[in-house]
Amino acid sequence: LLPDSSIENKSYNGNRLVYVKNPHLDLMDEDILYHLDLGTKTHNLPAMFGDIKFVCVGGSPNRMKAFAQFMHKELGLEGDSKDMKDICAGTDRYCMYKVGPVLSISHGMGVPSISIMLHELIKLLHHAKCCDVTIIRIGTSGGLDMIFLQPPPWKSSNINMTTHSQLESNSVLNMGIEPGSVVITDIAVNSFFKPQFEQVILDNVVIRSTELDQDLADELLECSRHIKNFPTLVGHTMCTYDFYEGQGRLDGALCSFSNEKKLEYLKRAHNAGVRNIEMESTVFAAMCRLCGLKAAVVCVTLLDRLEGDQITASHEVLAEYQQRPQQLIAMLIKKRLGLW
Ligand code: R2B
Ligand code: URA
Repeated sequence: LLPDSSIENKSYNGNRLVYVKNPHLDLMDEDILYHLDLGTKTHNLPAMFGDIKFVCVGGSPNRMKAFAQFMHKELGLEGDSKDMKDICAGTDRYCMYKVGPVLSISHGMGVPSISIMLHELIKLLHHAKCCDVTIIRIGTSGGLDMIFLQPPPWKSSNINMTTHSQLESNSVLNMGIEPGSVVITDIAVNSFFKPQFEQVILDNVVIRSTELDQDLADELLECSRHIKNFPTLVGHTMCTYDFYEGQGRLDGALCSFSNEKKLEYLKRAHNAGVRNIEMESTVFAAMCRLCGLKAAVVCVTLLDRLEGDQITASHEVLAEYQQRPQQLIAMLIKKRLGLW
């Protein structure tokens, strides 16, 4: 295992540029960003993207289109957001929308998919000479609540009655997270609860740090204090390579462990500080950090993994949940732009 060398990020006139750490790029006459259907000879990237200050990425193309339309409204921009064009319409791999200084891009599911998108996005921001860029992943996740780690008294006894006052008086409950809660990631960790991402390069495993921008996480938490309609908390986010066996689910096509083993693992994850589980945060944190992008991860929890594996909430409820990280990010962007 090789540790990655640290990088000094270059700055120009005091501005923080988006940095690529690849000497081969300078020798190339043209750079084709194949999966984005953009290129340095076919497109004037500085003119198209030079003013970008916020990049928001998320798994689903429809959600990222909805986010772009939401930002259009929030920033009070002219024109009909319905007419918004997908900049990557020439490919069906990813979608991309630009709303003033905000870029909204989809990344698909899992580490390989987001990693391809990030290579090309980071080169795009570099070719466009963007500076002082903040990047945020808005996503979905499975939550780890602590309420049911030890059954509360009324659950383990024969009394099958839960009154509101019983819930209120349970101090553990107040520290727990319910589905629909939003988690701001302080540290992205792997399946072994380590804050690192392992990139296989040729036949070496290179370890990269998954540190995120602490000030940005604090700023997001501060913004969340002004949003009263859902709970937001800060915690570690575990990134896995699979939704089923990789996240300890019992309901995949394959499963070789018991419910007890699953709960024991999730409990250890919780004890290590993990509050939600998703599939992209470690590589996102590692790549953004190496390239001079201040990065944050904000995910809503769709279910409590200590309660079950299947996502049973209705489409309406899930749609509302998925707007929650968007509201938080919109508030941060508006605050930064002096609009709030
Ligand atoms: C969250 O949701 C997706 C799996 O359903 C995955 O992309 C993730 O990180
Ligand atoms: N996304 C995940 O990766 N896991 C979940 O449990 C829910 C959404």
